[in-house]
Amino acid sequence: MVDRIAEIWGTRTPYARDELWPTRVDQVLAEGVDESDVERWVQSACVLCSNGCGIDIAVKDGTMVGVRGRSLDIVNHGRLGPKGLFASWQGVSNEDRLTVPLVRENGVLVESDWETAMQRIVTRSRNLLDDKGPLSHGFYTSGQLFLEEYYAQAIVAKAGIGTPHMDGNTRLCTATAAAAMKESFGSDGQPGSYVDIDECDAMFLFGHNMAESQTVLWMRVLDRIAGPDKPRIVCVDPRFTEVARQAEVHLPVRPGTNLALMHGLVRELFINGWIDQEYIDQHTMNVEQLRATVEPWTPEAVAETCGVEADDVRRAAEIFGTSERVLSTVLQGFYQSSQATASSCAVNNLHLLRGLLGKPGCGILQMNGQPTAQNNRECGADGDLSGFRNWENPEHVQQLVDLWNVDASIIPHWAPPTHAMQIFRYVEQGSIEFLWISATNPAVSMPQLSRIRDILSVDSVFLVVQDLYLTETAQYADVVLPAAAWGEKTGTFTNVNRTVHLSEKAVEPPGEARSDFDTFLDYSRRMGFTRLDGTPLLDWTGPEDAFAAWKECTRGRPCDYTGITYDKLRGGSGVQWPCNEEHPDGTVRLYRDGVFPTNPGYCESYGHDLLTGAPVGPESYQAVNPAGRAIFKTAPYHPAHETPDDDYPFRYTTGRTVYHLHTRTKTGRSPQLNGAAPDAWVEISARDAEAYEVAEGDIVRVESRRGHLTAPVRVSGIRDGSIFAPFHYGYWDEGGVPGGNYRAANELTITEWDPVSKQPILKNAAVRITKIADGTAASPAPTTTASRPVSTAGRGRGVLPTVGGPAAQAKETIAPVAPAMVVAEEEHS
Ligand SMILES: Nc1nc2c(c(=O)[nH]1)N[C@H]1C(S)=C(S)[C@@H](COP(=O)(O)OP(=O)(O)OC[C@H]3O[C@@H](n4cnc5c(=O)[nH]c(N)nc54)[C@H](O)[C@@H]3O)O[C@H]1N2
Ligand SMILES: Nc1nc2c(c(=O)[nH]1)N[C@H]1C(S)=C(S)[C@@H](COP(=O)(O)OP(=O)(O)OC[C@H]3O[C@@H](n4cnc5c(=O)[nH]c(N)nc54)[C@H](O)[C@@H]3O)O[C@H]1N2
Ligand code: SF4
Ligand SMILES: [Mo]
Repeated sequence: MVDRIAEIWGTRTPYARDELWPTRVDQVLAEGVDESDVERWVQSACVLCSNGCGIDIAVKDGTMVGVRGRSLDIVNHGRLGPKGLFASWQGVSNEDRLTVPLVRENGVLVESDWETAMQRIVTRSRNLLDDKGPLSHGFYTSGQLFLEEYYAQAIVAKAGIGTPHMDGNTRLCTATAAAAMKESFGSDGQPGSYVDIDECDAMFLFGHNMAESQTVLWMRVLDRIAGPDKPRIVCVDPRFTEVARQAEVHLPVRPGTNLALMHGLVRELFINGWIDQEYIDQHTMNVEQLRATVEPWTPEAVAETCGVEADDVRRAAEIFGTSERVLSTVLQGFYQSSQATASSCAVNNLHLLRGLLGKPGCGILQMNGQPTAQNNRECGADGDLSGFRNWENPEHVQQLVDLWNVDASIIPHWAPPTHAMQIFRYVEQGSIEFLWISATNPAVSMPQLSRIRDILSVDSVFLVVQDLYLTETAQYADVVLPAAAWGEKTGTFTNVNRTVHLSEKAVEPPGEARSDFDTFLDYSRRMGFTRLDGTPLLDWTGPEDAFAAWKECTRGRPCDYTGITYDKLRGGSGVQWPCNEEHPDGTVRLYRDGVFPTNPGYCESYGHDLLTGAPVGPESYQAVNPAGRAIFKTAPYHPAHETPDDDYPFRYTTGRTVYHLHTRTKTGRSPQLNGAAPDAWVEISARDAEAYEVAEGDIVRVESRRGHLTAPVRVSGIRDGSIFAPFHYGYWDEGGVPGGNYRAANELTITEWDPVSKQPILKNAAVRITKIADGTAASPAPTTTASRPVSTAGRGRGVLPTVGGPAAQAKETIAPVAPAMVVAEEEHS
């Protein structure tokens, strides 16, 4: 038994390069329940992050009473992290779940029934559609629904209504991952795989705090580090994260300067000859443009712009340039920062220059964050065309017309799909009058919250919110629909490394809550959407029908699911797409042969200019025809638009702690997790704390040009001149109203986005701080993570270590890898 709040990554199981990662089954059961009480274990996967750990749900008396990791799953080999252990089941089994629809009467939300709620939705929707057409409708969805739900939603919006105004919170999350892969390789689709951790010699983590954001993946890294031939780690992050603690080289760049650093690293590869000229000649194009763009970026120039040591840039480049096998991971420190797509493409460029992809240990993981973000991108409920199709390619549009049997003119493809920030802008301007928000909480998670609150309160918009709880966002709704949660519905989803899992229904949803799938189908039926032959547009009877339809949509596309069935996903492990006749057991890594999906007739996008976002367009793309070669894409470095000045002297950045997921609707309801990080804080360096005469626990006001927050200080290992705030804390525990005591990180962030991916810049802005009061206790920041205090003394206020106590004990069972898995993994590698 291990306290898994204090021991986030649990017990080490060291292993060597090219060995299989040992099995360790992690399990938690509710207090007073022991294994013999469990009536059923139901197969699922965790939906609390993109890692996608295989999980079994323990059921007793019709309720979820615990979980254990699935030992046979290729993703986690039995392990679970703190969120999986404590929030997956406790985060949904709560008395305050929504159990009936709510409708607004005389300004207040009152309990209602499905008939009334759906009637209101359909009446408004139908009237608007008839009077103003499809552009009056917008959909803002999630990275946390199931594949079948996205596909249903995509068809309803694209072929029922015909609106281009549809996006996911995936726009805030992994739009840049998709964009970077489209630009470099021609299509979304993760080149690498988690087994690359077992096989690599060096790992680069670019703006990725894996230790806190994918804890189980980090366990795999820690186990390699504890083994005989540990990989060399390079960390690019302005904070002294747990990743940085394990790194041989830590590059604590100034927030917003990633691209300058990347140019420096790429330049070092060129000038030291650490490139594979044969690979470049055969499999890539545009190398000369890349060489010219990075030319000015000597290590000294990088040092000046990024605030790092020139020699550290050289050392990092040498590790990349000379290690036999390198794995890179990229996440929000790049995706949500300035020049996001250009910086993320630079990671692809490093690998292409050395030909380090498609081979064991040589992966690129352009990470996802949310558990099902991948499926939204595949299905196209984020605006993309279903099946990684190219909206600028008439043949691809025609394929969907044939699949769905609808009129070609209804599928919106005359202009780029509308991105989330623009959808909210249209609501603000009044042209979108019907907005349906599902499984996301923009009143906390979008930038510049005062503006978002104004938009959600605009009179002209009819707002539908579909959630498990009455969130900050739901407070603004005209109709609130209660959704069935994970464990209460069946469906599939796909993680970062393309592993598809089935999640079976374990228990009944509370009250009248319904799956999002059933709700979308009900809406489609009530709206009377039909195919050309007059049959209903969606005539599926359940998720498995949707999955069958989806398989047809993916046939021959990069994300080919045709070899997967629900039955194939039962019993053993998840399966990595593409899975088809050619690859009946799935595919470990893409691009083994150096052939990329850049053919003009096949690619998902013709690409963009990375500096301005201007589209390349079909003519220019066809003229240079990459024909299966990868493309070196780059742009000159440009400073962030808002950088520190005399009024706002600090760089502001935001992110996560290990113990909470996003706006805490689930993790905030787990006593173990909530206890570990109960309230907001801000991080400041020791030097800046001294200059501003603030110490651990003192209350400060942090202010940007757009808003402020008030929180206690943690003096942490963040670089000088930067302030960090966790973005988890909204205001629902204050009754759903933003009071005088603002604490959400997004009060301060800026309304701006990357020109290519349109991902909002949530990780750099300029702020100032003012001390408000002496603290009376230490800040509530955890001590086990990047928010670790630099000193536990803090003017006599002792900082207590973060522990979970008896309620946080989990059982760990360590075992050799099961023989079935040994065979499976050897066959693939
Ligand atoms: N515990 C936990 N795990 C999660 C989630 C969660 O909410 N909680 N959410 C999931 C989701 S949806 C996502 S998207 C992922 C996100 O996972 P991560 O991207 O790993 O998490 P973040 O904390 O947002 O950002 C990572 C790091 O970026 C650094 N950073 C900030 N600005 C810059 C910059 O300009 N340059 C560089 N190089 N680094 C910078 C921050 O210091 C931070 O440590 O996590 C997933 N997993
Ligand atoms: N400043 C700053 N802002 C950020 C970020 C950052 O790093 N810094 N990160 C961004 C990123 S990467 C992300 S992913 C977003 C996340 O932002 P959000 O998506 O707003 O965060 P969540 O709290 O996960 O919201 C998901 C909602 O869906 C509900 N839900 C869960 N399961 C279901 C279901 O099955 N059906 C339905 N209908 N509802 C369900 C939950 O109760 C919850 O209210 O935040 C973004 N915002
Ligand atoms: S690493 Fe992610 S998927 Fe795995 S248990 Fe933790 S939250 Fe769940
Ligand atoms: Mo995310």
